[in-house]
Amino acid sequence: MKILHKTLVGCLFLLITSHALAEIKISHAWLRLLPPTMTTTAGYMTIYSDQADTLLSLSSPIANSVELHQSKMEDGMMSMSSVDKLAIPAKGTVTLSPQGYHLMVIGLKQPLKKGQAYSMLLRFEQAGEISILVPVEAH
Ligand SMILES: [Cu+2]
Repeated sequence: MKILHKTLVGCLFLLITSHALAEIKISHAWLRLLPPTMTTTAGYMTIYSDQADTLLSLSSPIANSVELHQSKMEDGMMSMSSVDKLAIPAKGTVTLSPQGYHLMVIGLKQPLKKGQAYSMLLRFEQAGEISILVPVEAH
C-alpha cells in the first residue's frame, strides 16, 4: 500500500514541459522530510532530455540556495562534493538519487511539511528555465 501510494504521488507530479528547442521531462521529484530543526535537506528527481542539455543551476523560494552534489564511495567512505553542472545526454536520463547525484537545499526558510509541494526553478543551457513542484516525502 505504501509503495502504491508513492507511485501515485510520483505520477501526479510527473511534469512534462515543452519548449521550441528542447523537451525536458522531470519525474519522481521529491524533497526529503527532516526534523523541523534541520535547515538543509536533500532533493531527488529524474531528468530526461530529448537533446543533449546541461542543468546549470537551481533555485527555490523556500531556501537560500540549491546545490548539485554527488555522493561517492572513496576508500570505503561515503563522501559528497558539489558539482557545478550536470550533463544530460540526448534522449538520455539522469537520475538524482540518495546514492549518487542529489540536490542540497540549503538554508530552509521554513520547516518543510509532509504532503506539501514546493516550487523549484531549474535552469538548462538549451531548454532554459523550467519550474516544477516538488513534494515532500518521508523516505
Ligand atoms: Cu549533498
